[in-house]
Amino acid sequence: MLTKPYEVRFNSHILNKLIKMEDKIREPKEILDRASNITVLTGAGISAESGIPTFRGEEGLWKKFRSEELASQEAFQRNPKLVWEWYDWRRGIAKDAKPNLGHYALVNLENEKSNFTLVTQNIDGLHQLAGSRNIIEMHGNQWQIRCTSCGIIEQNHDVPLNELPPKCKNCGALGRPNVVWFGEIIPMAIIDNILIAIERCEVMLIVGTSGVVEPAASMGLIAKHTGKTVIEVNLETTPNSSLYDISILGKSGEILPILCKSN
Ligand code: BJW
Ligand code: ZN
Repeated sequence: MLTKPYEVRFNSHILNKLIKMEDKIREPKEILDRASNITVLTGAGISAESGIPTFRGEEGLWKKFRSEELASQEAFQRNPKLVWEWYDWRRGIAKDAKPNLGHYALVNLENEKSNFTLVTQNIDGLHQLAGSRNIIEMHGNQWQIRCTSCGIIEQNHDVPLNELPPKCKNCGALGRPNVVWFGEIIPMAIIDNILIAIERCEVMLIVGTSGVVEPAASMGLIAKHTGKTVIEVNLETTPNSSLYDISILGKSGEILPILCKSN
């Protein structure tokens, strides 16, 4: 049957889902609308809908390794080539990936607010690509290679890398991803800036992180203990969900566009 051009046909199933979602999001949306100072913490879940694998769960496996077995100084010392192969693989996926509606919703939110800080654990660079500006990368950036000897940081977008493991252009020593591995300390200046952003915000939004890796996992609790409203968006509940004010279950690419939509 032909549809007249002025008829808009809704799939009733999708429409019902949208209405239910709007209902569920009404209260946290009002809280976000009223606030002018917002801090957001994102994890791998926000990039999942861009095709970037998360760390934990089934899809977090690379070959037969878990992230905990690869993201450490010990793993790198034991087998730098293996660790670099993992990053080379991830860089290959990220190079073709595009930001999704969740990333763009946070750009929209930043544009609306007078104070906005986006703290991300992700190293994929998708928030920058979407257009977010005030970003703190707490676990580093996979497009930078840091020399293990002279410490020089090189921007490098080669996919695949020409040499595995890569060597420093300055001194020839072994390069490593400029990221923070397990057992390594996040630079104090970065922690300070995150704490300042939490101190200054009225609402903290925590998106797509399992909340098991410290110190990121404690940031929402610090916010909560200092009287901020904490809202979580995740596909599933996390160890901290019950301690936050509101926990919204769903995909960030579906929830955030409604939650962060300007009125
Ligand atoms: C969706 C979705 C969709 C999916 N929509 N949602 C205190 C107690 C116990 C241990 C420690 C502690 N303090 C420190 C430690 C040790 C360690 C740690 O935390 N270990 C725990 C695992 C037990 N921490 C450290 O070592 C940190 N350093 C430190 O604390 O220094 C001081 C110190 C040193 C030594 C001893 C003691 C103190 C450094 C941690 C660095 C973590 N680095 C990594 C790798 C970075 C580089 C890289 O990417 O390769 O960071 S590990 C990995 O985990 C990566 C991530 O950023 C991080 C967090 O993962 P994330 O983002 O939460 O991802 P997932 O996969 O876990 O979760 C995805 C979530 O998304 C899930 O919840 C899904 O449901 C959801 N989701 N699709 C919405 N569409
Ligand atoms: Zn060097």
